[in-house]
Amino acid sequence: MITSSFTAPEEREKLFRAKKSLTILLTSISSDSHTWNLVFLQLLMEFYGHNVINLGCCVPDEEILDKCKMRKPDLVVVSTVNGHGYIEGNRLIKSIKNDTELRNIPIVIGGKIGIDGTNNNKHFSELMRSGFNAVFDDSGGITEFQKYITGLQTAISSNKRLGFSRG
Ligand code: B12
Repeated sequence: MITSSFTAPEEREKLFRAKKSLTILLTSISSDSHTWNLVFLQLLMEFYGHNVINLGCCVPDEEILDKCKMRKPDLVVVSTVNGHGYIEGNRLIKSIKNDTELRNIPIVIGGKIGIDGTNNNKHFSELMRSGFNAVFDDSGGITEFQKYITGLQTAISSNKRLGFSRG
């Protein structure tokens, strides 16, 4: 389960020192009707000063692609907890990577990726192979996600492109 470690002062300090706020497109997958995960993530990322576009739950793949083209986010965050994430996440990332306009946008997925609790990590390598820059299972806490965003923010500030995997 996620702990309350998101208040880690050193991570927050680093973010405040970083130069650029990110525009982050937050979405769920098409079948997933859970919403509090999205509310939590939106509040967390806004707390760190980012602009969050929350598409909500049950978003069709085509709409995610369209909104990415329209809003040109620095990062796409896919949150899913209903257990279908490893299937629909795979489908979504393949569509994004097949689109020349979108394939360089960093995109991460997290939550309850499958239905096997802590064994959901068996799905991570396939999701990474398909093109996600990082996979965050909710059993791992939120700190790695915060570090990823800090790293991306620093890289964008210095015009570099990053491809993180979960440590
Ligand atoms: C409320 C709830 C519902 C409500 C949702 C209402 C709503 N508007 O949101 C309703 C009744 C609709 C519902 C339906 C279903 N649910 Co439900 N639901 C829950 C419940 C009880 C709480 C979820 C919640 O709101 N948590 C609060 C939020 C803040 O926390 P969270 O969702 O866990 O998200 C955290 C982390 O996952 C993480 N996180 C999430 N995404 C991301 C992304 C990134 C990048 C990162 C870093 C972290 C991260 O951060 C969040 C904060 O800590 C959970 C059980 C539970 N106690 O967790 C089951 C649960 C999520 N549901 C479950 C299931 C199976 C279903 C149904 C399939 C049931 C059914 N047979 O119909 C349907 C699916 C509907 C659908 N189409 O998606 C399962 C999922 C099983 C799995 N994945 O292993 C759970 C875990 C219950 C269980 N133990 O079996 N559900």
